[in-house]
Amino acid sequence: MSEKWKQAIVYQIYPRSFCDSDGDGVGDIPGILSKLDHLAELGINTIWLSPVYASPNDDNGYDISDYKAIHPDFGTMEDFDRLLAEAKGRGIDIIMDLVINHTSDEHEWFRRALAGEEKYRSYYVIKKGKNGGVPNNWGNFFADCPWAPFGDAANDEWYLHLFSKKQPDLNWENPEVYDEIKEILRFWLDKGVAGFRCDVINVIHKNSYADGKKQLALTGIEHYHSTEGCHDILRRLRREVLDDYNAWTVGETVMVDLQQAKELCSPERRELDMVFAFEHMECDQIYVKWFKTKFHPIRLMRCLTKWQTGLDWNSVYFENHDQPRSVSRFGNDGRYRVQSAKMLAGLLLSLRGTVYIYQGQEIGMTNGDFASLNEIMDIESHNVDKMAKGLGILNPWRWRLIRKTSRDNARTPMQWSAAPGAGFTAGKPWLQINRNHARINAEADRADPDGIFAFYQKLIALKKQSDILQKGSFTQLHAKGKLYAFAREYNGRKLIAVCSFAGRTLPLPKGLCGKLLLSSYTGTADAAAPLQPWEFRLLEC
Ligand code: ISL
Repeated sequence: MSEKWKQAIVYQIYPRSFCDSDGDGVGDIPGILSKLDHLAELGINTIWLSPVYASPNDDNGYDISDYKAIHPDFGTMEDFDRLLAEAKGRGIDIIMDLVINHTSDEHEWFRRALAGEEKYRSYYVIKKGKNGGVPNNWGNFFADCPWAPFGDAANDEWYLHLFSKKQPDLNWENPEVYDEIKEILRFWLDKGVAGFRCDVINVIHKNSYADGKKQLALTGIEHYHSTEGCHDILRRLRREVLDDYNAWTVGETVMVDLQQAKELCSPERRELDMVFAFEHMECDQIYVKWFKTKFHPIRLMRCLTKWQTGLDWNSVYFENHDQPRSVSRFGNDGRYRVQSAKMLAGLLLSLRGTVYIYQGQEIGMTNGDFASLNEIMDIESHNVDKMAKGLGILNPWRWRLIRKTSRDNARTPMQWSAAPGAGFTAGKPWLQINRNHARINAEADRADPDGIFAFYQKLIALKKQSDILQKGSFTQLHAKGKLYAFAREYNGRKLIAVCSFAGRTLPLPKGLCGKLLLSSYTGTADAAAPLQPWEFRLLEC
C-alpha cells in the first residue's frame, strides 16, 4: 500500500474557532502553532486546514477574495510557512481547502467583471433575465434564490450563486478559469502542502442553464451535478498539476450516490483519491437537512455498511464544520457523553478508510448552547429562518429546527480549559463559547487516563500499527436495534468491532467472540461479558 492518503489520520481545523493568540476573539495561525503538540500527542498525521485565505467572511472564509493571501485575522504568510514547517517537524502534513466552485464577490476578478472588463465577465455565469424574472427556476444551497442582479438592476443581468450572494459561481466552461486555478494549486503545492480538500467539487461544472425539474430543494441540480465536464476537469488537474507533486485530494461531493462516488475515485479514472459522501449524515433527516427526525442507530449502521461494502475506500467521518456534533446527534450528550463519545471514536477508527476527526471531537464537545437566533452567526441558519418564516412556520418551530441543525453547533470555539474564554481567547469570542466549557474542556479530559482524548490516542496508535485495521476487508456481523458489529480481516487474521448505542447493558450476541483487545471501559476484563452502556469493544480472533 503505497498511497500515503490511505495512512492519513486527518484532523480538521476550523481556524476561526481553534485558538486565538492575540485576543481579538478569532482563532489564528499562531494559535494553531501553539497547539501543534496537542495534535502530535493525539497521534494524527495530517491537518485539513479550513480556509485561511483573504475573505470578507460572508461564509467564514468559503468566500475567497484572494487565493494566494492569508487573511490578516489569521496572521501572515510567514506564519503559514512556519506552520507548515513546524507541522512537518512533527510528522504532520497539511492539506488545504480548495474552494473553486465560487469566489467572493470581492475577488478582483468579480470586481473587474463589474467594472465591465469582458475577460472577467466570462469568468462568471452572467445571464439575462427571463419573462421579467431571474434567468431560470434553480434552487440554492443556502435556501435563497441563486441569482442576484449583476451591476445595475436596470440591465436585467443576473449572476449565478449556488451559495450566498457573496459567492458568485465561476464559469468552468471558460479555459482561462481552469488556468487560473491551476496556478493557485501550484502556488500552495510549491510551498509543500500535501493536497487538497475540494469544496463542493462535484457541482463546479454546469452543463446548461435551462429550467430544472421542480423539486423541494435544489431544483436544477441535474444540470450541474457530477457532469462529464467536472470529471474532465478533475482528470486534467490530476495529470497536469497534482501528479507533479504526488499530491492527494479528497472531494466534498454533495448528494453523491455510490455509483457516482465509485466513478469519482476510481484508480483508473484518476480524478479524486477519495470523497466525502453524505448519506450517513442524512440518516436522521427528512428530505432536506434542516428537517431532522429522531435518530435511529439502525439507519446509521445500514448506511455505514452500504458504503463500507460498496466502495473500496471511504473517507470516514462523523463531524465537520457543517454538521452538528456527533455526540449530541448519534451519541448521548447527557449522562453518557464520555461513554458514547468513546464508542463513536472506536467505531470511527475501526471502519475501513481514511479517518477524519474534527476539532473538539477528541474531547467530546457537544452542540452549541444558543438561546436564540441572535446568538447564531451562520448565514445558512439565517436564510433558513427567512425561508421558514416565508412558509408561515411560527418562530418556536423555526427555532427548534435551526437549533438542531445550525452549522454553528460545530463552530463554537474549542474548549481548551475551564478558564473564562475557555483558553480559546483572552478577548470576546466571535461566536459564543459553550457554557459547558467549565466541565468539558481539553485540560480536564486530558488529565483523565480514562478520558475521551486518551481513548482516541489508543485507537489512533492501534490503527497506525494494525494491518488489519488499515488494509483489512469489512464484513457486517450484526446490525440490530442498538448493536452494531463488524469484522475486519487481513491475511487470515481477524478483528471484531462491537458498538453499543444503548444506554443500558446488552448481552453480547453469540458468535461475537475472541480475545479482548480493547474496551472503552477499563473495567471490562472478560471479552464475553455483557456490554456496558455505549460500550465499544475490539476483539481479536
Ligand atoms: O450538509 C450539506 C450536504 O448534506 C451541506 O452543508 C454541504 O456540505 C454544504 O452546503 C457544502 O459545504 C461546503 O461549501 C459551502 C460552505 O459554506 C461549507 O462550509 C463547505 O463545507 C460553500 O463553500
